[in-house]
Parts: sequence; C-alpha cells; structure tokens
Amino acid sequence: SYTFPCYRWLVGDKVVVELREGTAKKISDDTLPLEISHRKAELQERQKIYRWLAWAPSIPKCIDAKSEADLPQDARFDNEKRSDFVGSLHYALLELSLKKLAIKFGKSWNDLDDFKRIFWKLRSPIAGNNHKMFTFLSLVLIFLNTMDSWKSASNICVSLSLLLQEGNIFLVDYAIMDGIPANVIRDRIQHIASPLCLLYEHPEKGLIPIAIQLGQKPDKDTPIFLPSDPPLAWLLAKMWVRHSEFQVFQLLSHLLRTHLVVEVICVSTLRQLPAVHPIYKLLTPHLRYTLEINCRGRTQLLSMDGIFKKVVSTGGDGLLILAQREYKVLTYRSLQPKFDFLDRGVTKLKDYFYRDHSMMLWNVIQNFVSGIVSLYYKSDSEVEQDSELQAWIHDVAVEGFVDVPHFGLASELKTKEELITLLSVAIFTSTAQHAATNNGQFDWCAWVPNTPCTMRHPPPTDKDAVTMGMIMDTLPDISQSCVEMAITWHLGRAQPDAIPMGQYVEQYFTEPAALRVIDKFRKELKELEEQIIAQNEGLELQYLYLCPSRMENSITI
Ligand code: OYP
Repeated sequence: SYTFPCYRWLVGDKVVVELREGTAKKISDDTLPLEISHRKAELQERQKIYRWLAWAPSIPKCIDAKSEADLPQDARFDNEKRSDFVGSLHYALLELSLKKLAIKFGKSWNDLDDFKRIFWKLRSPIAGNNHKMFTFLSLVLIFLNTMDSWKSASNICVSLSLLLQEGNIFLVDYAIMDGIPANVIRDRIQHIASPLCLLYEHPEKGLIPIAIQLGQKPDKDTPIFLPSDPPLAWLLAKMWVRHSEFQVFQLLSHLLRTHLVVEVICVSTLRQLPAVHPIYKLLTPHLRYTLEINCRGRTQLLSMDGIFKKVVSTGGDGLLILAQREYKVLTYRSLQPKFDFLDRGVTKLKDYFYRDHSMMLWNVIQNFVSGIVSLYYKSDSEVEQDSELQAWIHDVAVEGFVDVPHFGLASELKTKEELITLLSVAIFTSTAQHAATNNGQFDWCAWVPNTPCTMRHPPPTDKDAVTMGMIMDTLPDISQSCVEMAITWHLGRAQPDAIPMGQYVEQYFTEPAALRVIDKFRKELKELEEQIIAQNEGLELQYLYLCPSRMENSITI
C-alpha cells in the first residue's frame, strides 16, 4: 500500500524522495532556507491537488472532486478496501434475493412477522441509538403549555407535575422536520411528520415513551397518542417517531456531525500542514479514507439519483434542507461531549452508556493530544507564532465552516489549550462519535418497523381507525425495506480492513518521547476497554459500540 511521506530527502535543491521516518518539525524548527522553501513548495503542490468545493450552499465545504475517481491516489481506498466495499453491498443484496423474495416495487408486507423473512444473519434487540435528541424539561413545559388535550389525558396528567419535579421526564422534539419536503418515489409522494415524544425515566425499565404528538401544534387532526390508546394506534405513533429518528439520526447526527465535520479538518490539514509538521503527523491516521467515503456518499447515497432518492422520505431536496437547518444552529461547543450533555440536561440520566463512555474516551484522547502537543509547543506563544498552524485554523474556521453563524470557533489559535481542544474534537469525532452513530445502525435499523426509512401514508388522525393493513401500507414496502437492511448492514458491520483506534501502523512519529505518549494512550484505551466489557457483563442489552477495539481510527465507512 501507499505510504504517506513525512520526511524530505533533499537532492540538490529538489525534493526527490520522501520517506516516512523523521523528526517532526514546526516551521520554526527548520533553519535552512532550503528546508523552508521545500515546506512552501510542498504546500503549494498540495493546494493545487486538494481544493475546497461548496457541494451545496450552507453546509460545510468539502473536497473538490466529482467522484472518488477524481481523488489523488494517496486519498483513495486501497484494493482490499475497494473490492470489499463493492463486494459487500452486492453480497447483501444477493443474500436478500436468495431468500426468494418477490421484490416488487410498491408491494407492502402482510404483517409484522413478515419482516422476519428478510432477517438473515443477525437479529437485533429493538431500541434507538441516536443520543443527540433528548432535551430536558424547559422544552417539556412549552410542549405542555400548548396542549389543551392534556386535560383529557387524565391517566398521566395526575402524576405529571410530580414527575417533572423529580426531573425524569424528557422530550424528544423533531421540530427540525417541520415542513421538510417529502420525496416522490415512483410517482408516489412519501410522508414526513415532526413529532414530539415524551419519555419517562422509569426506575427499573429506563426510558419509556408516555405520550406522542405527530405534529408541532395540537389540533383535532393531531391527537396525542398514549400507551392506553388502541394498541395499533400507539404502535403506529411510535413508528412515526422512529421514522423521524431515522432521518435526523442519519443525516444530522451521522452525516453532518461526523462525516462532514471531519472532512473540513481533513481538507485543511492536507492544504496547510507539511508532512513533517507534528500536527499533520498527529491527525493523518485519523483522516484515512474519509475523503473517498464522503465522495461515495455524495455520489451514490445523497445525489438526485442516489439511494436516498430511491427509498428514503427525505431523498431529493429534503435531505439538504434538513442538513442546512441543522448547520445553521451547529456549534463547536456541541461537538465537545461534556458541553453537549450539560446543554441537553442529561448528566443525571441513569444507565446512559453513550454518555459515560464518551466522557471517558474524551479524557483519554485529550490526555494523548495534550501529551503530543506539549512535546512540540512549549508555550502559548509558540502556538501563536506557528504560521502554518495559523493558516490551518484559518482554513478550518473560515473556508471549511463557512456560513455557520453560531459555530463559535475562532480563526486564530492563541493558546495550547485551544489547540488541544480542537485536536481532541477532531480525533473524538473521527473515532468515538462516528462509531457511536455508525456501528449500531444495523442493530437498530435491520428490524425495519423499528426505524423506517420512509412512510408511504400520512400520520393517523383517528386513533380508532388504525388497522394492521394501514400500518403495513404506511411502512416501507418490500423493496425499500430490503435496501434499508442491505445498506445499514453494509455500513454497520465490522470493516475487514479496519485499523482500530490508537493503532498507528504507519509510524508517523519516530521520536522516543512521542512513542511513549502513544504507548500510554494505548494502555489507557486498553484499560477503558476492560472497564466497558466488565460493565456490560451479564446485561441483556449490551452497549459495546464504544469499545476502543471495535472503533476505527478514522471515518472509513
Ligand atoms: C457511500 O455501491 C456510503 O451503492 C454508503 O457514505 C453507501 C454507499 C456509498 C452506496 C454504495 C453503493 C457512505 C457516507 C456517509 C454517510 C452518512 C449517512 C449514512 C446514511 C445511511 C443510510 C442507509 C439507509 C438507506 C436506506
């Protein structure tokens, strides 16, 4: 496979050969004019190859490439990864047709058991894996104030004020879905709702839904569904919530907040940091394959003839509008787990493994980053005076994260601490956060009624009129379900050529001091792994997505 150069081999005044080994150097560590001019020449060359592109307005910028074929060889999948990527999807689709399914477009399933016919290799427990959507209390109050019909829902109204005081009612609000244009698939309009769902934290059972409204405003056609309603009505209401969850989870938590955020870091790093730069060496293993997977995502998944357009309710214009809405309110603060949990009011939620593992991982990553940064930057002023680093942050904050009014990342780095936080965000997002959103996909989406990719009928307005036939005609049809299963399996399965978190196979750093920092990082990851395994032992529903050994070093899928 191709090796990434980190050291220049000078012949005359030309860079002829580049090797991987060598001491990391900031521009101020290079003293010879020739060395400095080579740094400049390398960056000029890279800036010609790696250019910014606004794929669409009001989302982060990306790499200028029409498809992955336009990318330089250094940024491409190697052969093993490429043939596996293409082969695995074919395998999944073949596996589905081997089950002798009559894959007819527009054909509904007969009943819920029918979905099991496409349940091959793996069976998964039912729940959700998007952690971004719980918000606490203040929103609950707004919700309650707008709801006259609560008065009639006496069975829960009685205890509600008490529960609110105890702080164990949570709201999942899909307001961002309100008014998103729905896809038209084979001449049939699909449907989108913007539900509100109240969850109660039961002392033993954990979070359970207690009330659902399938639109932002209550009225006679937007009733509040309750567990005491006719069972099929309550079931369909929950499916509607989960359909919104599919969209928000895939497009916002997964695509925008991991893939697209890390692509900005990736392009900036390639454009602004020479290969000998310590920060280039630190980041590069965490950026492997991200450009190619994102190019494939744009051309094969999100484009006007891509998979979303074919089977997902937000395919076509909807997905971009949704991403633009989220990007408008995206903050750098929310990419830091500590603040994210605080701001969402979920610091006290019990058995919230995603939160606990994220916090532990953040600390381990931050220690590691801080160890490396301190080797090369002795003071804040060394950060301030590193002109390459300043050009890098400018590219990140001004070029990449363009048009994002409240983002809150300055275009200059003034202190070591600011640098450490940003690098920790980059590494946390490309490892832990991506694993948390990507790796559970098949577990939660394979049972299609649990997380449907589209809805073919509007939300129910009459609780008493919901039938199983209506549910089946609303859920994805047989062919849409098969595609959802195939793609989520393809993306969520363990990747055959994965480099696990903290494994640095392409030794970028060679200094003993840097290697010691890496060793310590790996030791701490191993301890964390043992802690997570021990915590999960004997649990019926395990949460192992944030085991370092199961996480990749970068976003490669
Ligand atoms: C790229 O050969 C990616 O058609 C996935 O994209 C699938 C393909 C290409 C298609 C391969 C082919 C990965 C990057 C990304 C992302 C985040 C959003 C993922 C959403 C997945 C939704 C799957 C369900 C569809 C019904």
